[in-house]
Amino acid sequence: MSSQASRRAVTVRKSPLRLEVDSWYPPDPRKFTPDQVEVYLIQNSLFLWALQILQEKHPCGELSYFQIAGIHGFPYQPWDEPNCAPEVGNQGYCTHDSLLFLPWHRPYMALFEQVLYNITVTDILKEVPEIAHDEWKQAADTWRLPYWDWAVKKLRVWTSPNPSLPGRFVSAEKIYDLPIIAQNPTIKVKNYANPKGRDVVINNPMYQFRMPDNNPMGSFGIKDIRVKVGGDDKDCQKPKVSEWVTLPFSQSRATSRWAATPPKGEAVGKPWEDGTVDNESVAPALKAHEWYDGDFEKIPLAEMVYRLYDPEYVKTFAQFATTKQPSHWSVQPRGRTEEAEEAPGPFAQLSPTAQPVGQTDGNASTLLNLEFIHNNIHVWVGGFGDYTGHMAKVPVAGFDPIFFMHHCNIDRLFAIWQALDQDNTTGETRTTSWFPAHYEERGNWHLPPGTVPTANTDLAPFHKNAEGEFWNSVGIEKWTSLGYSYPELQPWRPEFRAGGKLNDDKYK
Ligand code: TYR
Repeated sequence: MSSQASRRAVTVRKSPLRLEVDSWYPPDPRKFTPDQVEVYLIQNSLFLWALQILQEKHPCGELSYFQIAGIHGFPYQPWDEPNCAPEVGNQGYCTHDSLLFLPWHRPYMALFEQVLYNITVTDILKEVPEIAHDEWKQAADTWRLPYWDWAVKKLRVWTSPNPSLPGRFVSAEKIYDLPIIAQNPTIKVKNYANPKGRDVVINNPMYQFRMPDNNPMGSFGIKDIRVKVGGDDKDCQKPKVSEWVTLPFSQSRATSRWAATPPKGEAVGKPWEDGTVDNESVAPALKAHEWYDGDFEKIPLAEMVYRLYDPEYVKTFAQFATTKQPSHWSVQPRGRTEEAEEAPGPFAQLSPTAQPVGQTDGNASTLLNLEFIHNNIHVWVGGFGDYTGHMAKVPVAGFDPIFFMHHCNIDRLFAIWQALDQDNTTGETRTTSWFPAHYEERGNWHLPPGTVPTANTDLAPFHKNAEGEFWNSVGIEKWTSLGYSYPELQPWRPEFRAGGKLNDDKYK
């Protein structure tokens, strides 16, 4: 087989909607017609089964969960690029602190969605009995990767744990929260081999990813990450002593959220190895919104997202999209600057001497951007302070399955920007609002020295055809060409027509 034939093309399917993931779990099922509930239950079950099958695939398989999650950071190996020079492949592919941040993650999410869809066809649908087959096939064909809108408060209803009062209502509240699908270690799904029979309970593949055969991730190239802690306590409440701590991700056999960082010099211990998921800590972190830089202390999540679309605060695509702002073009790569990894690699540049963001300028208008909000969500889900988890660290973030629903939401916010920002008369995205014509971004470790990202820069390793051509930002600009859209972006809905903003042909 020629090397090119092995390349995986992300191809085009029809474009149904990606939905908010909690819509699969209505807090009050009476608000849905029985038909809707049934479709959602089937799609939800298909998704969870497919994800479980994907996660069980051997880490060496190119289309395993391990390798797809590993495109983002560790293990720093080429993916679907058989002829890739080791020096090119020997780093994570993700593009952060760059104008390519939003475009790059778009084909990434589409790849994940497509791989899950393929599993529903090859592994699941053929087991569905004849009598239910059409219904399940229809659900599979219209299923799309759901997003987690972390900026919308969700209704949560608590019922009495008292067994003599089963289901008795205790209280209800609207809170920022993890999606229901990611909360518990086990989850109920429909049995595809016997859809009219009882539901079954499976290990929840959205709660955490567990390595096939329970191998430590280090056996397949996941390294430890060293971080410097202590020195930059912004309120100066702690003495300014900083020290390097090793986060032993190589020893994890499953992903963690808010796991206690193993104390220095002590054995790693079973809770870390087995993966500790403390979901109870995520909602308070989302609520507390301790933005890690800038003047944002008092601004809640929903307001931050709202401001992204307010021209008062954000004017250009570059400003909207990335932490790499024009005033920082000549500055070191940014992000959590205390982070470094043990093995030499791109993150080693983020040395303690790199300029922390807030010190170059802590000005809210240059720090308000989608990538900044996204960074904070990563840290609030993974953990910070004396706690950590996969989501909090770039090289391992892709292994926590919530990563894909988080990034699906990032893609949605990107698409909403694009839709709002069209030229009314032509329906085209305004050039000033897309990649600037004269862009001089510098200091991007993922591009060869001296090159700047443009709309034509390859979004490696995502191929658009079997010849091995890469997607670029021009190719992914129109998200519907990747086979999906979002609920807010349906130009056929009357409220959108009335606004006169969207051009029907372009966003059908
Ligand atoms: N390292 C980023 C920060 O501290 C957060 C982050 C984590 C961003 C994982 C992306 C990611 O994939 O700001």
